[in-house]
Amino acid sequence: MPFRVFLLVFCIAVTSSCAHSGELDISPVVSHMNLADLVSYTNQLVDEVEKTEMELKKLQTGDIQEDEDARQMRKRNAVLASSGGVVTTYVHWGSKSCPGDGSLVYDGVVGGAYYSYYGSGTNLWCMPMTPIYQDAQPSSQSDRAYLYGAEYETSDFPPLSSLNQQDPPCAVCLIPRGTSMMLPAKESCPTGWTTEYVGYLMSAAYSNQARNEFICVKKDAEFVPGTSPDQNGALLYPVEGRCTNGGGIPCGPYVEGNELTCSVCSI
Ligand SMILES: [Ca+2]
Ligand SMILES: [Ca+2]
Repeated sequence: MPFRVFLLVFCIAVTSSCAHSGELDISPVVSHMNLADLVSYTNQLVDEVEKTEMELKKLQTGDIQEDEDARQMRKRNAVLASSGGVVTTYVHWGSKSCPGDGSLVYDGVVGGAYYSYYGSGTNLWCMPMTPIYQDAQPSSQSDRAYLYGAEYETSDFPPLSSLNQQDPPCAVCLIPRGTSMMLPAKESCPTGWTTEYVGYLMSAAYSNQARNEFICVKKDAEFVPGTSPDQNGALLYPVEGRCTNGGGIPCGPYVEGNELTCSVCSI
C-alpha cells in the first residue's frame, strides 16, 4: 500500500524527528527499533488511520441519512400544509424517490407471487425494507401463500433492456391532491389533472401461471443495485395490446403487438 511504504520510508529517513516530534510522541517506541519493528509499528499506525477513516465515513453516512429524513419531513409538512388536509398516495414503480411535489412515505422493493406457481396473491406490493415479524414460525410451511421479489424481464424491449433480470425498486408517494389513477395507453393526463409520472405498462407474461396486476413502471426506470440478477420471482414484462377488428380493443387506434405506455395522474 503506497501510504504504508511512504510512512515507513519517512520514518526511516527521519527516525530521530519521528521519535521526538511534537504532538505524537513516539520516542519510547522507535528509539531502539530495528527495521522489522519499524515495519510492524508502521502497519499498526496505518491500521489506526484506516480505522479512524472508516469511523469518520460511518458518521458522515449517518449525517446524510439524517439530512434526508429531515428533508422528507419538511416536504411532507409542505404537502399537508398546501393541500388543506386533502391528500392521497400512489406507488412510483421502478423508482426509490417521488417526482414533483410528492413526498416519500417509504421506499422498498417490489413483491408478488412466484411466476410459475398458481396461487398466492394477484397484486404487487411495494415491500418496505425493514419488516416486523410477530409470532413467525421458523422455516417454510406448505400451508402458506408465498411472496417473492420481482424482476424485470425486458431483454427484447430496448427502452428497458438494460434492466433485464434486475430487481425493480418502488416508492410510495404522498401528494397534495385528493385522488390518483393509472391511465393505460397514455403519456399524458386529462385536462386539469397533474401528471405524476409516465412510463411503460408491465405485468406477468401471458404464459406465466401466476398473475399479477398491470402496473405503470416509470420511464428511465431504475434497479436495486447490489442484488443478484435472474433469481426470478414475480416477473415484469412489457405489455402488448392485442387488438380486434370490429370490437374489443379496436384495431385502428390500437396497433397489434405494440407495447403500451401509461401515465399516473392525480387531481
Ligand atoms: Ca429472470
Ligand atoms: Ca411487440
